[in-house]
Amino acid sequence: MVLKIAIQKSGRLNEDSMKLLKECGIDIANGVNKLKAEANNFPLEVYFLRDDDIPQYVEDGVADIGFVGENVVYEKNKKVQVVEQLGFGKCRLSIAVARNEEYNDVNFLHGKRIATSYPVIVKKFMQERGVEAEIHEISGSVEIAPGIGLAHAICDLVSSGSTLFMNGLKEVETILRSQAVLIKSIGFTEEKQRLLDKLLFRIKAVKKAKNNKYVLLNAPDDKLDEIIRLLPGMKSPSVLPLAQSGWSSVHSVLNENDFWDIIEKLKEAGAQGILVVPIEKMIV
Ligand code: PRT
Ligand code: ZN
Repeated sequence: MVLKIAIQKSGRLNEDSMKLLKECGIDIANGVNKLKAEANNFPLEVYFLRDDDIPQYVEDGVADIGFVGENVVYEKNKKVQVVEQLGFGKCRLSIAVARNEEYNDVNFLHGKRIATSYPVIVKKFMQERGVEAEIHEISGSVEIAPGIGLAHAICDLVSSGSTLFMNGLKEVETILRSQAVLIKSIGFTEEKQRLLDKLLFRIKAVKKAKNNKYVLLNAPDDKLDEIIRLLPGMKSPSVLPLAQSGWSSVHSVLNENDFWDIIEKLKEAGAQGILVVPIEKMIV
């Protein structure tokens, strides 16, 4: 029994998908340009596909699971289940108009033509807001549509915003925030589910580790209580005496989000020699 996973063959998600499997300790004998590869140390078979085809393959059960952008999952609208967000491939699906347009709200789009590669998602968005717009489906270079008079607005993926900027466009509505997700097909045997649970356990440990840092610091003993109060840790910080009397070494785990804030407070409280180390896996 193997778990069959579909990932993007080439493109923005390929590298991060392969990296995540590697970080999960899964070693894939990667024949470049192959359609299929096998893992050496996990019952996993990898199918390399165009991202647009992944939901269909997973719905049909040709692949059991897949890594694909949420934008593609919602656009293709196949019978698949989103199991886990993977933390890479982050972008947003947004509506943009020419920078000199006076845009106040979605009603601007009433009776206008919108060029997009995401007709299903855009149509749903317009219907929910009671806006009647003409949706013009194009498969690529959507951002040039307003400039050549093909459409009044576009709906496309944005990450840095530089493509919009370079084409004289401004972002006016965000329809969807997207990232890569793990999807699974609906009918799953218990055995497949056990394999998926094993993979998910590893993915979660990798994700959690990425959001946290291991911190080591030296603290004068009379400041120890104050410093420990600043540190959450997995349970509570470890405190070890230093060879030099009156000093201790404190070890803890900090979340990326509060990181700089807490480091500043630690310094103010008298912590010295603060070391910050990345964590590879974190199992809680
Ligand atoms: O060949 P295949 O069909 O598999 O690939 P593809 O060309 O359809 O997709 P690809 O590789 O471009 O993107 C795969 C997935 O990456 C998308 O479905 C999203 O989930 C995710 N992703 C994340 C992005 C972006 N960020 C992104 N910025 N996909 C595309 N873009 C494009 C966008 O379309 C626009 O042209 O980048 C441009 C905008 O980028 P900024 O940085 O200028 O704003
Ligand atoms: Zn594609």
